Amino acid sequence: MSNYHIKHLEEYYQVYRKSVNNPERFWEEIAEEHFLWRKKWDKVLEWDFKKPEVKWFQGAELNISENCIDRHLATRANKTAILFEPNNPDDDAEHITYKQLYHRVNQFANVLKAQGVKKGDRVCIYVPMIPELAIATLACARIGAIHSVVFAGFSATALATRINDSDCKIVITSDGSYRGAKTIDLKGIVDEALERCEGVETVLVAKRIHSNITMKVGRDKWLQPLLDVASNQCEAEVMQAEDPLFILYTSGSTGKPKGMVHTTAGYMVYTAYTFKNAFQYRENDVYWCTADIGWITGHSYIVYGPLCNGATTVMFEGVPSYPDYGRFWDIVDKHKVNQFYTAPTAIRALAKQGVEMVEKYDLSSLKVLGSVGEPINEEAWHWYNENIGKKKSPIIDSWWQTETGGIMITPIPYVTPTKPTYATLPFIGVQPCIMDEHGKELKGNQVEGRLCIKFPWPSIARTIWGNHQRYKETYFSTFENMYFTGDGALRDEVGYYRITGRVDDVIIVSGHNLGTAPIEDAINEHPAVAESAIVGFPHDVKGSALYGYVTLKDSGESRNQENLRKEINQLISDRIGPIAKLNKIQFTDGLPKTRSGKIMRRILRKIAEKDTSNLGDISTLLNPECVQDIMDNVL
Ligand code: 7RM
Repeated sequence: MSNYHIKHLEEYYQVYRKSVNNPERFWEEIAEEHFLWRKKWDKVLEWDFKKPEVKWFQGAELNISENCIDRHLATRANKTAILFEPNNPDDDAEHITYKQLYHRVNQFANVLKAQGVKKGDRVCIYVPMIPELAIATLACARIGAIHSVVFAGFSATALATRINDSDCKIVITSDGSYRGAKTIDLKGIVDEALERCEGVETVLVAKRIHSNITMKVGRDKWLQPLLDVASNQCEAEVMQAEDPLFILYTSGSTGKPKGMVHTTAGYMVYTAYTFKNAFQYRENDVYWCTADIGWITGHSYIVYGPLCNGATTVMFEGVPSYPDYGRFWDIVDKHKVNQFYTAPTAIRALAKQGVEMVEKYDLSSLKVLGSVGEPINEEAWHWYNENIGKKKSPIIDSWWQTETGGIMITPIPYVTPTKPTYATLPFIGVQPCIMDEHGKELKGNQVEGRLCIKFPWPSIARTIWGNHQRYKETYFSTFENMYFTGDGALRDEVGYYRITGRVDDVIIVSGHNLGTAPIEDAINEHPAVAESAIVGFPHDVKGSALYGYVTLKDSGESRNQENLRKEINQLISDRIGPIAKLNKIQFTDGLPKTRSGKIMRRILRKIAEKDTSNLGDISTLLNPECVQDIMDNVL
C-alpha cells in the first residue's frame, strides 16, 4: 500500500493511526519515496513546544525548485505546469510547460545572482498575478534567497513596513497591473514605499501594462532585457532542510504584521502530500486555486504543492466580476478545470448574482470543490454544492493558516463523507484537540472550545522573523505544550470538527458563550440577505449584547427595514434560540474586508462600541471607503 495517495475511508483511518503512532517513521517514508534529496536526513524530528523549536529532516540537503521542476523533466517536459489566464478574456492563455518553466526560472535565478543576491538574502516580490510572480519565487528558492511576497494590492505603507521588517535589499515589481477594467500604478506605489526604505538598492521591473513610468537611475532596471541575456541553466543551491524558504506576513489582531518563517524540507513534504490528497489530483487534471500568490494559499496551493506533484496549475490574473460575474465559470469551462479552490466570500458574491451567470457554462469537468479562508456558511455551502458541483463534486472545507503552511483539517474528497460547514477530520499526521478556557483538554465527542494542535507537523512556521519571543507568546503560551490556533472549534458526535471562527469572535451574552459564525449562518438564510457580521457591544444587563451588520442582496431593497429586522431575529430565534437575538441591526452596503476576503470584525466592533478614535490602519482593507459610511449610520 502506498501511503502517499489515500483512496478509501478505511485507508484514511489506517494511515492516520500510523501517522500518529509513529510520526517519525511515517513522515520518513513519505519523504523518502516522493522527493528528490541531495542528501538524506540524520534525524527525522526534533521538537520542543516549550522553547519553542521544531526541526524536521535535520541533516538533509535539497533544493525545492528541483523538486518542483527538474525532477519532472524526464516524464513531463511538455506538460503544462502553469496555465496563465490573463485579465482580459480576449487575450490568449499562456501554457508554460515544465521545460519552459525550467528555463525561465533558471534565467531569473541568474539575473538575481548578477544583481548580487546571495543565499539567505531577503527578496521582496511585489508583483501581480502574472507568470513572473511564480517564476520569481521559484528563482529565489533556486539560489537559496528567502522570498517575501507582498500582495500587490497592499498600499505603500504596508509594503514599506514589510520591506523594512525583513531588510530586503531588492524589490521585484511590475510597471503596473490589470484588475478588471482598471489598471493599478504598482511602480508608483513602490516608489512611494521606497522613500521609507533606505536599504533597497535594486528594483527589477517587469513590463505588464506598458505604462509610462519613471525609472530611478542606478536603482531601477527593466527585467526583460536582463532575462534575455541570462543563461537558462543555473545550478540549484544546496539547501539544508531547515534553511528558511520564505517569509510571509500575516496581520495580527494587534501590532505590526508578523513575518511567518517557513523552512525548506518540511514545508515541501507537507504541501505536496496535502495537495495530492486533499484535491485527489490525478496526472492529467487541471487544477485551479483562485487565491493570489500573495497569500499562503497561493504559495502552498498554486506554486509549491501542485508543482511538486507535477500538476497543471492555473494562475488567473483577473477578478471574478470582469468582464462579468460569469468569469470564473467561463474559465472552468474553457480550461476544463477539474479541481476548483476558492473562498466563501467569493462564493457569496457569485451566489448573489443568481444562477443565470452559471448556467451559460459547462462545468461538467469539475470533480472537487474547495473552500478556504473563513467558515463557510450553510447557505453558501448549499449554493456551491448545488449550482457549481451539481451535487456530484464533494466540497472540501479546508481549515488551515499562514502559520500551518498547509491544510490541517479537511475532508478528503471521495473518501470522507462531507457535512455542510464542517471541515470534518484532521489531515494525516495532524493531532488537533479542543481546550477549555482553563487549559483543560476536552476529550471525547460533542465538545466545544479552543482549537490547539498537540504535535508538530512538517510545515509549521518555525518563528516570526526577528521576533522569536512574539512567536512563543502568540502561539505557545496560552496552553502548555500546545500550538494555539486562535480559532474556536467544536467536535461533533462522530468526531468531525467545525471551526466556529476566531476566538476573539466569541461573545458572551448574559453568560452564554456565543460564536458569531452560527448566528451569521442563521441570518444569511434570509432570502434578502447577502452577508452579515456580528460583534458584541457593552450592555448594562447582559454584559455584552449583539450588534449585527447586514448587507442585502438587492441594496435598493424597498422593504420595510423594521420588518426585515423582525424576520432576521425570528430566524436566529428559530435556529439558535432567543438568547442569540440581535439588539441592533444596521443595514449597510458593504462590510470592511481584508484583501483576502476576511471580514474585519475588529473594526466593526469598535464602531459598535462607539470607540472610533483608533481604528488602526485601515488602508490595507479591500474597501476602506465603506468604513466611513458605516460610522455615519451607526445605531
Ligand atoms: C489559509 C488561510 C487563517 C484563519 C484561520 C481561521 C480562518 C481559514 C477556514 C477558516 C473556518 C475554514 N490562512 N479559516 N480556513 N475558518 N473554516 N475552512 O486562510 O492565515 O490567512 O487565515 O482563517 O480563522 O485561523 S490565513
